[in-house]
Amino acid sequence: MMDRAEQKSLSAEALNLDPYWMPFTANRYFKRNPRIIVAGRGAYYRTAEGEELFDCLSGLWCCPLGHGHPKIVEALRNQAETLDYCPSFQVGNPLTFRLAERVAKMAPGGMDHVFFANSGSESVDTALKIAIAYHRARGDAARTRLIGRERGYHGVGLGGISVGGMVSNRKAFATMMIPGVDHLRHTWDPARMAFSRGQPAWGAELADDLERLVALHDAATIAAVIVEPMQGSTGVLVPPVGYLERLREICTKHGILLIFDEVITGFGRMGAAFGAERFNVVPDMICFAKAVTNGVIPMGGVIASNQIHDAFMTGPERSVELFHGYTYSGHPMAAAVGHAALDIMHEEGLFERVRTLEPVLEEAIHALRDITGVRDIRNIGLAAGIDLDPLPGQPGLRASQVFEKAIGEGLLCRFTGDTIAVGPPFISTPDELRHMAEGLGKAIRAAFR
Ligand code: PXG
Repeated sequence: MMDRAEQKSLSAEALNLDPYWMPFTANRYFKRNPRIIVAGRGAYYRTAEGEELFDCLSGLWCCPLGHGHPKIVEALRNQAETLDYCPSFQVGNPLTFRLAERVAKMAPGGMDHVFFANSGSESVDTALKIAIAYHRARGDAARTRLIGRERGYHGVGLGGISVGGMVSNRKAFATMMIPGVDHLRHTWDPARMAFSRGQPAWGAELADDLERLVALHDAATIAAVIVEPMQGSTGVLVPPVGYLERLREICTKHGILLIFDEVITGFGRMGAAFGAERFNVVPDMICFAKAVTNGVIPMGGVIASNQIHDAFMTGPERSVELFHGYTYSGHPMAAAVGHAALDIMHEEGLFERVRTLEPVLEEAIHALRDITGVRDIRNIGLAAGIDLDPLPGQPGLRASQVFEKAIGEGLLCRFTGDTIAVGPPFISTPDELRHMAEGLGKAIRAAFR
């Protein structure tokens, strides 16, 4: 751990903040009001000023095991000494093969193949490319259309923003988006589902929107539908009971592939290995990233059904089946951390722990419903969203005020638009979750005072 003098040397005053163009950040405001994190341990960050902040979103949903886990540190050190990099084109390392096997075993039956990438965005673009190439490989080259969903987030690649449904991420890049994309309506209906606990009881019929798009475009032109089982980035929109099942049925009926983007829901967030398991619906591909390495080394990937994989394994044996991959696909350092993270999830029983913590979070977060300015609260697994009344004409400002007040309460939370999202580490205690919810309550009251 660093001493105070060292810590001070990392504070904002000691830094030139200008050269770093920060992602998804109001750069000018940040640089006048900087917040610098200098250390992380367990479920807490420490700022340059020495404050301890509870990590309400597990980093950006990616650090469910907390920070500085000794097993991960050890795995990193050992792997750096043994094999710090090796290509994955034409050669491979044992750890990556074993990780693919392990990840596939955690997925639903019949999904035995893993293609590695390095982020959620790359995973999504990979899955979309596989979907289109799959149909082509089977002689069904007219199936090129992709269907996403309003309010969906599938990263920032050109495929991902095309199928994504977050308007701000799309509007500046209109001409860069891939053609032939349409969107299902989103599943949030405040009149019928405000303050639902877990899955809203109403809303399975919203999946019939896919039939509308099939009627409009003809199923024979549609390659795949991509959805997040639980829409995370937009503020934790929980799938209505029966909705994902219905989507699966319609896709199967029309020969359309169903892709679950499980970048947030994968590896425990829903209290199961994947949302597919929690919601009992088997997709054709699963995108993952984030928690697979506890966010310590970037890694992502796509789990594909055997049917998809096998459709590529034709033609001359010495020919490349899929012209796709990244320099860092299956990186040995990421694979080593992936094994350590999965070991920890298993040894510490963390999926079960999420299931025990889920009702604690639900109780604590729904206790905020009567606070002035709270419009809706939703939760599932170890995730929750709180919608706030926006300030007239200034969307997003209210939630950003709550974010700042929450820091005063020792909480680093996350906001998107006027929604506060939390996805605490799996290692949190029940008391920490209650304390987090109370602190958010205070921050909301202070912002609406
Ligand atoms: N798909 C989903 C479902 C995601 O949530 C991505 C793809 C893209 O992953 P990369 O690794 O390329 O960023 C994501 C990312 C938030 C937040 O505050 C969510 C994400 C990223 C940053 C912030 O909810 N999700």
